[in-house]
Amino acid sequence: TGLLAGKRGLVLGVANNRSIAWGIAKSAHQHGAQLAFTYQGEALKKRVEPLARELDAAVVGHCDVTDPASIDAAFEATGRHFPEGIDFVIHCIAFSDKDELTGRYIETSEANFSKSLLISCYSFTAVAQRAEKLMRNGGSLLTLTYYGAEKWMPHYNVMGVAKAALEASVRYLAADLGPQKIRVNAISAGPIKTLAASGIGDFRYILKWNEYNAPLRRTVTIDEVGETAAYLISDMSRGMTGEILHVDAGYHVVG
Ligand code: 0WD
Repeated sequence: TGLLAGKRGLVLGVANNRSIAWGIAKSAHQHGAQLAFTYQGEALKKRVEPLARELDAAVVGHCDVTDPASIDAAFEATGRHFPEGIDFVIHCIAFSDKDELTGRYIETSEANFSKSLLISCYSFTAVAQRAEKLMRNGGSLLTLTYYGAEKWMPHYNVMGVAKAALEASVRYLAADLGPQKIRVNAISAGPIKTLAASGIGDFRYILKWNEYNAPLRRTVTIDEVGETAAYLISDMSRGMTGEILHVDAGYHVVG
């Protein structure tokens, strides 16, 4: 029983117990899903393994999205772990050089532009290519975006441009994969203090600004993002694809 009973999926982007991917994994597990995790590099392996154990989840291996062979290997391991195939993939990965998450967007270097777009945007398409082959009965792909894709936000800079491209790719992937009953959606989460967020200049001010201005007068938690994610990977949302859902205490209506 449970909203996600019988569903199997892969979660990319757990770095620690503050990661949004962890909030989503907890919800998916509570609702009955079976999970597999990847980790990025040996340092994170030690963090991810005990977390995976808490949810009876498999750890299928290292996956650095800048290395296509490691993406292939992670999906091959996922296919071996779930011979029946998978029903969902949760993509919670982004990166930009910290030095460029402050000051003016105009200063972005070509090297960091390429790297940020590769890791924060193209990787979702790279993941979709591999996931398609393991989703024999349809499925659900989910990624994480931010309001800085839609509007200028202080310090978000090249990440805003990467998230805009990511949101566009959600729509293109939804169109490509719809005939196979694979749905593609994103959650636009409000600011949450995570490892990745700590790289953004003045992040504490952004959190405060949201507390003062969001309709619900607060920020959101990884558990709240997790519950919405559980809905998006469940059959409850079976009529939805190509959608960007805001889980941001309503900030997008005022900001
Ligand atoms: O306020 C926030 N925290 C928001 C985050 C608001 C709205 C959206 N998001 C997005 C992020 O942009 C990202 O797409 O949510 C997603 C998850 O981010 P997070 O939970 O905030 O951050 P974190 O716990 O740091 O996880 C991101 C992880 C990396 O962690 P670190 O901090 O070590 O870079 O992305 C992974 C890595 O585990 N990652 C990679 N994975 C594979 N290959 C790579 C890579 N090359 N680079 C980063």
